[in-house]
Amino acid sequence: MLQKGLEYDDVISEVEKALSEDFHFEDGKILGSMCTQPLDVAIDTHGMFIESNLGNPGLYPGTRRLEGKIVEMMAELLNGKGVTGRVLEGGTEANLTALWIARNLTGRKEVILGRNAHFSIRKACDILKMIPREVDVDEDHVMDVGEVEKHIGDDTAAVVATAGTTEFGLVDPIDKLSKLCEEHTWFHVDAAWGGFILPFLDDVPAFDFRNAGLSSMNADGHKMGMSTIPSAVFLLRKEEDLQNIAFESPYLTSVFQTTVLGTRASAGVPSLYATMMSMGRDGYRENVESCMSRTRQLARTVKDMGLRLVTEPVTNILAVRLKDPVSVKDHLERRGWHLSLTKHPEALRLVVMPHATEETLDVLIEDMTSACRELGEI
Ligand code: 0PR
Repeated sequence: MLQKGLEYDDVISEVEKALSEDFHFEDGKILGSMCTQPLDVAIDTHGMFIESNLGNPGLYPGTRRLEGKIVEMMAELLNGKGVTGRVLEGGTEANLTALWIARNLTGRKEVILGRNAHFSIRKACDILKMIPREVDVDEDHVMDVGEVEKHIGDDTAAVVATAGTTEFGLVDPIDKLSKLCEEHTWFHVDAAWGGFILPFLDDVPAFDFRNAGLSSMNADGHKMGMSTIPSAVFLLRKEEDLQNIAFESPYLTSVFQTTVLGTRASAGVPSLYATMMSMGRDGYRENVESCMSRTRQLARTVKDMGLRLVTEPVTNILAVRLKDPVSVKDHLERRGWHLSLTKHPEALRLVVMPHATEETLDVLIEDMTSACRELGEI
């Protein structure tokens, strides 16, 4: 029941109680999330733009200018000279936007996706009344190109691949898929996870706009972009393709709106801009190298324990093969760890974010060793 108004301090202490019930990245024990503590500069700038709403961009030309700068920087990072885009609320909205454009542009309904795609693709298909055609993954746990070739046809509106899969952090064979799609169908690459990782890793095959058949891509600032929620960059090759999702908005400062959301929290824009400016190429590279080095160290330790991996890590996600991952996860949860499972029945998934320090991982290994001994895994 809405009661009589309280004093400021009473309201704050009430809300602080809720905050203390939540789990926080600084405790280090969250190893199942793809988000992390944002940079201070992200938090500070986020707070400055609480009023900002790019749903009505004419009132927020400063925010809009920063959005343009982010798109420019991201386009360059993903080798997409001249590509355009928007800063949206997350990977889910970006994926929905890509498929919305693809459906309206092609007039077709089928979406080819891998079994390894994030569930937001299926969610988008449901919302857009598109038909998901799920193809299997190969022995490397990435989309099977042969299967895509079999399914692709005159009814295909879009093919969706992932650069940094949610479960194992792997990269689909984007170059081969791009060739299949070129001049045939929309090709969207979901780099929500990999977008701020892969550009800073050596020896990764071209996963971005270097592929001529690639139509659109997204990268989340609120994952390895180190910024606040919500911030996700959506890029597409041609600005005019947005006309396929344009709605007249006469009473706003823009004539047409081309986003799913109307009023939208836009403080993530200055915060992502500030984060990108502050991190720079060198900062992101160091961040990725440090997460990867801890991931590889964890992989070695896990193997030394006598366990196996589902696959070697490409990004900072480790999937440990266990007979009974549910019991191990439950055991570790009782010790305060937050881990996650996957569709693979034998995988325990660890996301090695910047808040998962070496010291934290040492404690995890101790707890995991005793859990695995007790449960007969080793
Ligand atoms: N695409 C990929 C490849 C993703 O991994 C995710 C999110 C999305 C799209 C959707 O992005 P948004 O959640 O930004 O809309 N993957 C994780 C998930 O939903 C994100 C996550 C974040 C999980 C925080 C846990 C958590 O505590 O599973």
